[in-house]
Amino acid sequence: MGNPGSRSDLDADETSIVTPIIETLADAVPKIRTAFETHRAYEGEENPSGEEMLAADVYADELLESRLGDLDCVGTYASEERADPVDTGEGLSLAVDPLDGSSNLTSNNGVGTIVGIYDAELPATGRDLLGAIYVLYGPTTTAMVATEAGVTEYLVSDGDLDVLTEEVEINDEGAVYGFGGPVPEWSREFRRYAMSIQRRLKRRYGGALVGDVNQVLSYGGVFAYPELETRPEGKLRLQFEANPIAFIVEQAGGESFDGDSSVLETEAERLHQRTPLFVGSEEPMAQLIETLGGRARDPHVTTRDSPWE
Ligand code: FDP
Ligand code: ZN
Repeated sequence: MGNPGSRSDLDADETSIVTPIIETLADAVPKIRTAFETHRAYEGEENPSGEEMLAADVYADELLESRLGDLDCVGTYASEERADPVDTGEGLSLAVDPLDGSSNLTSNNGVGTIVGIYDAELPATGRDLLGAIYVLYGPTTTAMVATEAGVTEYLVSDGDLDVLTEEVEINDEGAVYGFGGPVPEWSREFRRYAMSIQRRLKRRYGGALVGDVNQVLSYGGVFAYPELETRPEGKLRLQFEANPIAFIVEQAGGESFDGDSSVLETEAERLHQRTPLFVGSEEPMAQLIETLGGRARDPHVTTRDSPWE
């Protein structure tokens, strides 16, 4: 591998490193799908980010910890649902969001699973990722698998994987956008950007990061969960959500941004650290980066101001 601080010493190429992980995930899919019906109640407990956990969150986390943690290539299993990483031996570090967008179970909308495969101790930067995967539980189950070699989309059916798209590439112009958070809490610059984007692109926001990013990868466009007045650090988690998603989008030819630089450059200080996240096609991302360039010099407007300037 040769990365400074590398924890593994595997010789195989990056694509084959991901193979046992994606196969294990595919095998777990039928059980996780069943849990959407059998584990719908709230647990009455909060995860380390202060969000109420559904029984399905806990079920998916425990299943994936035991299955992925058993793999020889995995040395650490960390999850959005656990305060601390689990030491599973020598090998790669996995940062897992077992059930992304789980509040969508209530309204029967799409949810996902995200796995970041880091060749470093956690917390780590996105530059330490060897690969990233997301599984989207929609009308069908699909998996987007990214390595240094590129991005492949699979259909996941009965635990098997069939290639749907060999080389996933995001188009440059974009057709859809999805922006999270209340409009009055966005910065003035981000509102200006949103005004301009909505004249050209179609709004598509479903409330699960995996589903929303999958639309952006499918049609081209831009996804954003910006910093908010009440959440200056953003909502999404760097290790479990933003880094793996940014890696996938960048490997598909798109861009990522955290307000300053590529998300993959963001310094990792805490396991459950949050970050603003912007990902998408080249053209709308270039406009975003240009518009937000002055962000730091122009403080947030208050909620009393008009939401659109
Ligand atoms: P959720 O709270 O349902 O787990 O992981 C956080 C997340 O979902 C993302 O999947 C999603 O992009 C975002 O939060 C949605 O937030 P809003 O409800 O504020 O739109
Ligand atoms: Zn999530």
